[in-house]
Amino acid sequence: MSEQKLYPVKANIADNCLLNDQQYLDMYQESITQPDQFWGKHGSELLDWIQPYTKVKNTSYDPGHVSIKWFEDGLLNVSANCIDRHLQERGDEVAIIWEGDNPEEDSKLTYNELYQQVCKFSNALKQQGVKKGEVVCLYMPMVPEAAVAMLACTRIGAVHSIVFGGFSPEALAGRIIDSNSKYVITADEGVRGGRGVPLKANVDQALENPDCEFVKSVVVLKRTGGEVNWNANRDVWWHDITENQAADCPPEPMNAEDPLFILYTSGSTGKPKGVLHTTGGYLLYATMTFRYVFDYHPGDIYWCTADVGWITGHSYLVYGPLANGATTILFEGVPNYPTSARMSEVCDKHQVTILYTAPTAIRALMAQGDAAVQGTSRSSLRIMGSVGEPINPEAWEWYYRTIGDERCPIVDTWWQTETGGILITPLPGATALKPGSATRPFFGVQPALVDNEGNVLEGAAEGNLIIKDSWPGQMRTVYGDHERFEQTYFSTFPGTYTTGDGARRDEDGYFWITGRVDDVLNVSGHRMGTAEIESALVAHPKISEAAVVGVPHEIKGQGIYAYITLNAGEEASAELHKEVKAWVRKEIGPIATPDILHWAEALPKTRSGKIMRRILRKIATNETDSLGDTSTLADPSVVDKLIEEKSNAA
Ligand code: 6R9
Repeated sequence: MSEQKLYPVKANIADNCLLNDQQYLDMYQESITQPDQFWGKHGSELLDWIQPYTKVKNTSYDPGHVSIKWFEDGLLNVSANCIDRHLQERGDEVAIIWEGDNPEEDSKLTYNELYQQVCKFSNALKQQGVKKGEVVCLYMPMVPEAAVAMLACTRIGAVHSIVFGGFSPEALAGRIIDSNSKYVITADEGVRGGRGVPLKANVDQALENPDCEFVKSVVVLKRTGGEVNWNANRDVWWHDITENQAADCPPEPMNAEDPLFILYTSGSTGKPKGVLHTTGGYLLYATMTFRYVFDYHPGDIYWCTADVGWITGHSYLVYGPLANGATTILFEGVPNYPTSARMSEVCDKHQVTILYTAPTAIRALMAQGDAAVQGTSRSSLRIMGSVGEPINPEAWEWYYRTIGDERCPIVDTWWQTETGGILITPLPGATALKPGSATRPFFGVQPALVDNEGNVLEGAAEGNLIIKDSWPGQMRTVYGDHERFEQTYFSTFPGTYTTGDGARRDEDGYFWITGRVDDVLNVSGHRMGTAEIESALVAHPKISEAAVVGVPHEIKGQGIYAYITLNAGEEASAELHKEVKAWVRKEIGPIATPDILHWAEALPKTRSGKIMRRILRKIATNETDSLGDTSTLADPSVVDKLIEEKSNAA
């Protein structure tokens, strides 16, 4: 099997990797057999505690009593761990390199400067009335102030809820309401790929929703100087409230289980869920995975291309790197603007040693061939990572050869918003690589495969990926809905954490993630529930019913294929086609725009009225000779009609 081709353990890495294979195996063994000892030791070595913990793990996956606590009597502060403790030794070293959308704009922030900015902004937030435990919504562009705002929240014990700047006003309003965020932090405009993003205008529009009336203040950062509307009762400029503040602010002692942040993510049903992460376990897990997965050494220049609006931006752009005292690059733009060589150019310009990006970006660059590396050397790179979706072996090989010049090990890191940090991944210097495999579990992680009945599959097998026991970075609950938490993650295969992903394990015990087994799409690494897109579609006044399925897409991984039935009397037209696409952009955001609309007279339903997605998936991918049993449909003739209509789908 070609996928069994093994890549060298080390590639070009000198002999100074943090771990070798045997050390990984020994540590893994200890982490599973003696979790209290293992995490107790690493927790005190890797983090600074205001009050040390005496208890380590206290977790239960028992149905009806799911409860996850780590280090529950310890006190610490995240911003102090990410900033203060580095000041004495490396206060003048660079914490954040900012690279603008425009290649001519960049800046650097040392740890000392970061400390001052965070303290000042913490004091400003306090003055605005933000209290410990309150939720602050961030709707920010990719500028250093996004990290400053996150860290300031953690400093005063506020809980941040970041909403990706690409989400629409409607989506933003929904998250503000669900999380009860009385404060919103934003900017006048963002800039991406040469285009402006009207962040403040979107906030204004979101807050027109009468259910957002409780919002007390909107802090606005001046990024572009573009024109904005101003509500003097509510809006304040970032610079106005910050400039006269003291550059000191004592870090609030937080319990390890105090909420740290909420981040909304899509599931297979209902509205996006507010994933809640807490302080101690999350920070330790982000810190430790960052250190070992990227083989971090002082002096490394680390670049993660994710946006702070996603979990990768939380754990591996901000918290993991800064807790390790690393230099992290925050990039405002996109990997292929102004040219497809941009990513490689940024690597050369800042002498990046560790690069962490997504398969969708790799595939988009791969489509440009050598233009993606034209005129660059990338010789500073030593480790490259991938995250967000399965990386196909072709893209892996291209990344390895063309970007990394066959020198750099690739860490294909599998994890989720819910897991807080990386769960399955190679470790540089320790794990032999197979293109397309996320390989082996990180410390403390016990993955297993089960069939649909929940029977555990041993050896080489394929099935549903579950995790048998808790790790410190695990989410603690769905904000405001613990029952939904239990229902979603602990009821399908009771006593275990259900990931929603399928996986295969090969003869060497390596894991190959095959993708979601539920109705969740992964479009360019962005997670979206089919139900979410469908409910946006049916909210359109002319649409009667909608069903959404994923179809393979060369660059995006998956594309969105939407079946739509119109209300009686409505006609499909080119105009309506445009209107429906624009509607979804408005309801959710550009990332949810369907790629293909299929005007359907009717959808295939069982006699009990359930839409048969299996059939819709097959029709969308032209696999009509393997439709399977259609006799259970209320009206089997619907299928032929759908196949006929397909020629007009666009
Ligand atoms: C970190 C992040 C989670 C879903 C996850 C899976 C897919 C992420 C992957 C991967 C294969 C990888 N996924 N990394 N699939 N290989 N290395 O992406 O979180 O946005 O919550 O998405 O993404 O399907 O379940 P999130």
